[in-house]
Amino acid sequence: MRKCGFIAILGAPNAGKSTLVNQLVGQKVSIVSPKVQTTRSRIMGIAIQGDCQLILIDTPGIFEGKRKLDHAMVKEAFDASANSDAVVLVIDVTKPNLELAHKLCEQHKKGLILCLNKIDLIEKENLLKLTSAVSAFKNIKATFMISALRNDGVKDLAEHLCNELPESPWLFPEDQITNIPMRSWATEVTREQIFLTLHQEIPYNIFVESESWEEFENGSVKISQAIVVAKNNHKGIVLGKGGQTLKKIGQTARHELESQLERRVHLKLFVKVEEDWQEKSWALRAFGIGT
Ligand SMILES: Nc1nc2c(ncn2[C@@H]2O[C@H](COP(=O)(O)OP(=O)(O)OP(=O)(O)O)[C@@H](O)[C@H]2O)c(=O)[nH]1
Ligand SMILES: [Mg+2]
Repeated sequence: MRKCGFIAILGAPNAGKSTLVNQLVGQKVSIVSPKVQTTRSRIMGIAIQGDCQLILIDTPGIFEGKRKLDHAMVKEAFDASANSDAVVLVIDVTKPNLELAHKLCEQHKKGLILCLNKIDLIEKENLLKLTSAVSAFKNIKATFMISALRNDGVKDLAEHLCNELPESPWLFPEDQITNIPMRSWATEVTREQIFLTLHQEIPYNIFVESESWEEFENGSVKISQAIVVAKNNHKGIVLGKGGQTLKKIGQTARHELESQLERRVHLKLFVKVEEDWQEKSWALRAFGIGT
């Protein structure tokens, strides 16, 4: 009999949740960056492990923010855990947020699976100390020590997760790896490049909107996207001197789109100002978070 179910991946910002989901799926479905708050909405990564289809829900990191956007992001994470068959809590061993971990363990009475991540960056002795600190937490069903980046320990985790899921037909076709539509995925690719290229407050205050997607007979595709900034003076920073920054973002995003889509891509990016969109419900709805 086949098994299938939903697994929410929770944790503090930057813990490595999206890296873990991508490793479990075996392909990149969720964007990753060294900055916190990269993931903004729930993104499903669908993995197959033997007879089992694991529907992994990558979530935004849990943090205390002030903006409407911040609240909507954190709500995404809690909604995912409320509606799932299993919950994985990812902890960055180099910056463990034990207060948050403790709180989440208390809240999840049905139990959760702990993943101590980034073990490639820590001395064994310190890891043991951390393990003993978290072993006192309630409701932990199992603990794994992994390096999501190096794919170390991830297979054991996948096998364990199958035990947590109910018998059920698979909910998605075998070759489907995510639930997000192609156009939204393409805007995420651009957003990832913005996270990797721009600094300070800029990446946290932009969103990327799909404007059009045109397919041509020769197999190529023309994708047009708007980079929406929240302040007029952010526009110049995104453009850079003589438009160089935007050009660089566009080039790298195009390469990534071409390699994933396996076709020629024309990517047209432009910058639009939408004052304080982070506080506007319509904007949050536009990228699928908040109601
Ligand atoms: N050395 C090391 N780095 C890792 C590991 N896992 C993730 N990272 C890095 O940690 C950073 C954050 O990874 P993400 O996967 O974006 O983290 P996240 O938890 O999804 O972050 P948010 O979406 O912002 O909440 C990236 O630079 C990753 O390459 C790991 O096992 N070892
Ligand atoms: Mg993420």
